[in-house]
Amino acid sequence: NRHFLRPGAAVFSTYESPESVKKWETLADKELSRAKNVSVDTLRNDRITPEGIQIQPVYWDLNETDPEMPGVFPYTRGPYASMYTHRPWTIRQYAGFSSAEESNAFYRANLAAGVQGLSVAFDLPTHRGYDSDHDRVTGDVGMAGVPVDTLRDMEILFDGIDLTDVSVSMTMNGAVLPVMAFYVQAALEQNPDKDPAEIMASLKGTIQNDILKEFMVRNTYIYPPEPSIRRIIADIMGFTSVHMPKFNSLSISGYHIQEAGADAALELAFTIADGLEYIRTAVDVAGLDVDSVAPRLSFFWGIGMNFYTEIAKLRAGRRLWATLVKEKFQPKKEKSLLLRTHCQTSGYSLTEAQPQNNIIRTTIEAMAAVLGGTQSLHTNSYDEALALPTVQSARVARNTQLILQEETGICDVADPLAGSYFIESLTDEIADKALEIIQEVEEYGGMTKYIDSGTAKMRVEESATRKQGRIDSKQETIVGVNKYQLDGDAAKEEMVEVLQIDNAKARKTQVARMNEVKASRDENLVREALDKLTASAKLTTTTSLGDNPNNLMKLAIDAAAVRCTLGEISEALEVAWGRHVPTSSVVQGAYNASYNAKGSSATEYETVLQEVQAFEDSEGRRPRILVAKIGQDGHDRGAKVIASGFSDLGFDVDVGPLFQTPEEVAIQAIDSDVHVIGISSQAAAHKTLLPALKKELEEKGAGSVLVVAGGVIPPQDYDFLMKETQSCSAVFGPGTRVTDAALQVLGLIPRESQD
Ligand code: SCD
Repeated sequence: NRHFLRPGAAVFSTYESPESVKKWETLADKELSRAKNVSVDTLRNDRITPEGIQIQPVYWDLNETDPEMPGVFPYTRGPYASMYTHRPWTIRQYAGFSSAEESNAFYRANLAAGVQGLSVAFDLPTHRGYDSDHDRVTGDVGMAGVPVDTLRDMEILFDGIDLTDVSVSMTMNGAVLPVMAFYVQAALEQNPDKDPAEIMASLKGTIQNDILKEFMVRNTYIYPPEPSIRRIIADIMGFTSVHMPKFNSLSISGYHIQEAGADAALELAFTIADGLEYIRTAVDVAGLDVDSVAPRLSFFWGIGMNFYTEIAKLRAGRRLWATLVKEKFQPKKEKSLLLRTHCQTSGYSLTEAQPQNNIIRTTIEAMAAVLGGTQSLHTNSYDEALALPTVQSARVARNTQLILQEETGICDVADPLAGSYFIESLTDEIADKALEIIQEVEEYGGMTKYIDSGTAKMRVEESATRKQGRIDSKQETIVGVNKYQLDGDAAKEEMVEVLQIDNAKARKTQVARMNEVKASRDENLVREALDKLTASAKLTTTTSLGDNPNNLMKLAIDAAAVRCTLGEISEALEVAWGRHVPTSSVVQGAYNASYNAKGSSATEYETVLQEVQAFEDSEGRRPRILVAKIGQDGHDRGAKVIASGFSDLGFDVDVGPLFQTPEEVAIQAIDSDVHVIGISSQAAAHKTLLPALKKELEEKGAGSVLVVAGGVIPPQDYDFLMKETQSCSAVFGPGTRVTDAALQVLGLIPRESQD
């Protein structure tokens, strides 16, 4: 007994639109006329399929007295009334290559090929506030994104791209002040004859600036939480709300929480709780008005392979945000309630085995993002479990979105899955589960305190370890990894071309350019600008209001203008605040608990336990492993899962601190007398840092310590690491089962009892 809006159907002629439908129609007409000078009626009448069926811009149940509509509170069905019917989501491919020139060429080619917004990936030294010549970053310059040391790099990055026209997203959290400052100053210098205030007001884009999730999962912070949130984020929100009203001051990110292993409810809950914390910071700490800040908060979700759940998550997220912001902050502007989001298909779901399968995974995930109503989308390249994307794989990724937008009709209807019994029920249930967690966090005193207690990180790590247990015991299928694997020649055929980066060359070029900039600047002006930053950082009063002369964003722009480097600006603040030192922990029992396998998999688990026991019996102690990360790569899910899994399998596990130099890792390994060092590398620095580690071990007389590596390491590099440089004895690619890795490592450890 359900009726849907069908023009011409008998019921439609007598139908009186309820309030929410009328509101939708007014809103949709406004959006349509603003954008394309069309109306809802045009959409209703003009879109007819080859079968002669008229496609409506939105559908609802005619029996309902107050049906939920897109663009209408609580926005479950979308932040905009017309959604993609006349303006599809923004295709925004996240990318950054080893130089500003190469990245610029990629952006320009993409814009020419139909991409609508840019998204900059910076390299890890830039993220962590180090100039390219710093001795802690030798292996990282230009490896996982573009290095930016000075304003000059930013100018080259956007050469020929009008910053007042193209919307630019920058994924930057730690070194957010210098990067924003370079961006703003580059825009001003692109337009020397125009009014600077007007230029700034025209800038549109997004800065990630979400430091809470960095402390929880992503680890590219610089300073401790307190100044990072109460000074940097507050000052950026204050500055942009006055001077850059079209710029999104935060991209509150669940993506990295999901990538770190969280399930959808946990990702949703922690992200919304982070958002509430940011509004509280703006209102309570910085003295800003909720309506000056909330409309420019944006979100960012990860989209994995649980198709229905991801759609429901996006819908639930919008409803939760609107309801909670309304209840807690009582904004006056409707726009303060809108959850607008970017999505990225899951990097975690990509496999090294049979990489072309990843095209299919990415397409399915992209469809979930779109059916969930995302505003902007990045689709991953199929080779990303192996290396950074090539030009060809990046093209396939981009075309995935163009095909969805232009070949499928997916854009024709707003929130097409609404009214599905299952999707609506799942939306409610995900919202309920997330709300329970949000309430727990709020009762604890908000996300800063909750993260500080270590509980947030622990919950994500537990969820990650459980997932690994389910995969290793084949309760979750991954085609080509734990089922339907290829072997022999077929497996060899799968080798794909990957992008290789010459790290030493990238670093040399960067340092030379930075030195040129330094040689041509006025050192007195540089000193003065840096001193002002340090002085402001030491203030205990708020400087957030947009026109405060001590606002950190303003002072950073002044520093960029006189050619201070990113490292210098970061250092000027570090003098006042220090650098954040993270602590490490290992989740215990979760791998074991989820392994829960039957048949052959259970036997394998038992076999590892027995082998470990045999090792202990013969060697007099358990096998001991140092799980370590070297360089500025803070992606530690893999390392944490290995640490937890190995620990449950009977190993003694030491977890090294993040961001170590090869020498520091060697010293810790020797001090702890480990049998094995397991290096987890996700950011492509392995070809520089693993040989450097081996050299350090040998120089310190510890050449017999076994080194194994895992993470994103292309098969093309295995020989270089294992044979040419003999810097490690085994490489475990993504998808390796923890039990298999443990057995192999045990077999490789030299036994003292056999000497
Ligand atoms: C949109 N508009 C409409 C409309 N749809 N108007 C009328 N009718 C419709 N149907 C208008 C909007 O109001 C807006 O104008 C303008 O069009 C642009 O739309 P938008 O929805 O704001 O879209 P966009 O500009 O693309 O912004 C999307 C977000 C933004 C709000 C989500 O924050 C964003 O682009 N985020 C991207 C973040 C990102 O790329 N992150 C990469 C992270 P007005 O503005 O005038 O209202 C990568 C990462 O971290 C990787 C992992 C790692 O490194 O660890």
